[in-house]
Amino acid sequence: MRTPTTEAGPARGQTPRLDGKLETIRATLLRRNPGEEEFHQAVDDVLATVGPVAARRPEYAEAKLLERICEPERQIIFRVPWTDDRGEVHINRGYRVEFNSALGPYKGGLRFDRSVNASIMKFLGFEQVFKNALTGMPIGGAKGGADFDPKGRSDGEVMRFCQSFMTELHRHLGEHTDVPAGDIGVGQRELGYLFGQYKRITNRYESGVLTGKGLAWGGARVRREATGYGCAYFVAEMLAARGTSFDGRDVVVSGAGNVALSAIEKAQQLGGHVIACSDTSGYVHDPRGLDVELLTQVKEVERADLAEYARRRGDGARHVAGGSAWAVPCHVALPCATQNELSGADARRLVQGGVVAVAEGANMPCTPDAVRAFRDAGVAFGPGKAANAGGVATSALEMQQNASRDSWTFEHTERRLVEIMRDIHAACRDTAAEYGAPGDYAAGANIAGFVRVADAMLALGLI
Ligand code: NDP
Ligand code: 2IT
Repeated sequence: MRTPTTEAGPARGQTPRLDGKLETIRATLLRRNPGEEEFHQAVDDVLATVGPVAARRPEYAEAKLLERICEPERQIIFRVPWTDDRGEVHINRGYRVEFNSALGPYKGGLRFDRSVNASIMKFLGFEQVFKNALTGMPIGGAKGGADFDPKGRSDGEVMRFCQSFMTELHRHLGEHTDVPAGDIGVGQRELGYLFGQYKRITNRYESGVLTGKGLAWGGARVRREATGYGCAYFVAEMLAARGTSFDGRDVVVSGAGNVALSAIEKAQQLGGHVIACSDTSGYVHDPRGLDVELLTQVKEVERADLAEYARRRGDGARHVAGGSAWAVPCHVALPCATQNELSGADARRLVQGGVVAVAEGANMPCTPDAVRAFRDAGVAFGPGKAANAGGVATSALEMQQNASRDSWTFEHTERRLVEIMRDIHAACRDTAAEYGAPGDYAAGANIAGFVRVADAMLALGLI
């Protein structure tokens, strides 16, 4: 597959025309965070859209709210030593960026991937602040992880890594302080080892300290499916707003992990015809429609790659090694793999192929140039802060259940998720219209999220 790149161009879909004040904030941020391209990209996306708020709310500028929101409250970087099955010592770097706690305890996932660095942690933490605000739930924003790749590691190695990671991180966590969850490379296996070590060190069965837990040890129904389901529901809302639906539409999804698999399943349930997905080996094109059960077996249970899916599925399913799923024309595109995986060239090709809606299941998967291309073509574009917020929103529902020692049914929880996604869609749509950018969900998401956090920060004084 293609290695994601950062394209030139500061804001997603916006030209870099900032007024003097915003330009000063941006220049200072670039100077103080050198080389952190992903972080700059995420901040630029927000700065490019919040100008109209600054004009209406002068008290924000006086309290330097934008400057404060761009500076994490706390950044923790630590050594994670562990031994592999042969006894060889490895040293990784662990991170937790506690970005903002104005609305609630720090909340956000942990990513274990070779690419993890300070810039990626900060961009993800920054996005999380706005996303979590948009859910309307009492959660602040954070992100963490390590430059450790669980792929190809034995269960024992993954367990020793997780135990070493939590041995340091536990002192910074707590159900009222900081509540991690999963992300790339961190699924239920990793969360289990992390929770076990937290419980052992603290001598507390503190269920609310992590979300995405297994059902047998304090987890909540629907959390596993929530990000992908929520993304599909968000698309359904965008399509309905244009008087149409998933029905009979060709859908392409990138990735084949937690978010992608659930997005595929729900898009199919809503009437979509999902014909391709991808992983780090390339992509699979299956014109009959993807078989989610087989995909789940190959990717989640056997941890194999998509070539294995194509081999077993046979008849017409084709694996393209090293290729990008965006080569397959579709009406609905759901990037659910990683940041900057959908370029401007990909977007233009999708537009030519007739794409009508795009929703980011992943965090910032579309480059600025891609977002611009979708906007120019009038494609309905759901930014990650809104379209993938169903995951963290359902994490907040898991925290509610943990706090009340309750356990809700699948149906009840999914109904709550549907309501939340509907509310997020409406908030983005209405806020965009109110601030002079009708139809621009990205502007709506940034402004609605920013105003909620900014008002809470104002109320809490200069902290
Ligand atoms: P997983 O680790 O479960 O899955 C990631 C998938 O993406 C894997 O199939 C991986 O391939 C594939 N992948 C990674 N990089 C690329 C690439 N460049 N091109 C094609 N495929 C690629 O992670 P998640 O599904 O949890 O996360 C995916 C995205 O969704 C991330 O951006 C994450 O931040 C975001 N997200 C996750 C949430 C969650 O609740 N988990 C919530 C909100 C957003 P392979 O299988 O070969 O490794
Ligand atoms: O990016 C994300 O929103 C997540 N990885 C989920 C965070 C969470 O705390 O559920």
